[in-house]
Amino acid sequence: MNELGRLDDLPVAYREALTRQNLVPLWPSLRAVLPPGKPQPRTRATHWSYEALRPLLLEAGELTPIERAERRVLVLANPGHGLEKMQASAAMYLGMQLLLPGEWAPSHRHTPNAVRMIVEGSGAYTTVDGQKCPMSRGDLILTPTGLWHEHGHDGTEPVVWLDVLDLPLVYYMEASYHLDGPRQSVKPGQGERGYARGGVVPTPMFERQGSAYPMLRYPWVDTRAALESLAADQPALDAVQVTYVNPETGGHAQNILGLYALMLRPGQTLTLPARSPASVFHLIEGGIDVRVEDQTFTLAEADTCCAPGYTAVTLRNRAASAPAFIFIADETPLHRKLGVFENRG
Ligand code: 1HN
Repeated sequence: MNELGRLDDLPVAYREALTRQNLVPLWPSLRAVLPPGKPQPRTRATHWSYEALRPLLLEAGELTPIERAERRVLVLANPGHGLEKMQASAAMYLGMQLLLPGEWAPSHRHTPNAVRMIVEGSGAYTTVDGQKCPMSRGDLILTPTGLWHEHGHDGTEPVVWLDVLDLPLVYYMEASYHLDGPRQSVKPGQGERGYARGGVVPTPMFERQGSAYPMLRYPWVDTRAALESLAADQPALDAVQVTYVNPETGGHAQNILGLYALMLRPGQTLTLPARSPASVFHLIEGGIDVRVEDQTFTLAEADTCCAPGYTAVTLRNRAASAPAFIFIADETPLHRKLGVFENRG
């Protein structure tokens, strides 16, 4: 491969003439935008300990009233991107949000898609598109693009959840904005009741008038039971994993990010192949090690980590007698839609 010419090989007067015309030579930057063989991700494998961040999040509850925050969130920022960019990866944003008893986070809607993975506490709820979704540990609640959503809390303990958004992507596209709205009235119907069992879905009489997002809340009791049942049914299966899907289409639950729950059997080690999308791991239950290239993170319950794309990730259940349960988000639907998805094994 030829050594390409550098910017400072060029006469200053020539460079200035280019700049005046809003012109840039490609060749000094060509290798940076098209590196050989594989991308050079900014995304760094990073671990956020829940035990370490929790006191700071609770302190935010004392320092900043909800009215002055709208959403009281500490962003899990990847240092590889620069903390101010508020990115976990190229397309993913992560934040830990705190809602205290009696607090109210008013209704709004926006272009980025969000999901919430409930981390701790009970008594809070989010109303999405008129559907009131109670929050408890491990539940996954969708807030797809354009749907009104607001959060309330009738309980007595702080409630914390992990927000996962495709905000960095939508912001990069210059398509990110929000609208404020009035408090929603709650409509009858709950997707997780109507779509309670995989394999059978409601028959429409006589045409589907349903929404693009028929199921908004995926209760952890159901997801956990599905994993245990899959593990029992297929004792030789390595990747005991389920995908959160739209029950009408069977496709991914949202357009940009893939959402999954994985069970590691007692003592199991599982290597996920090197694929192009970056991924995020949040430990719902158990204790695991996550190895990404030459780094190993030890995750305790409620810890979160991320890994860049094009790298294999090895997950190890540290417990010999209990399963571990992991929530995973990745950029697979986005990569597939763009035609850049790769599995390098
Ligand atoms: C948002 O709307 C929420 O509604 C949380 O809870 C985090 C981060 C960036 C942009 C919008 C929420 C967000 C957000």
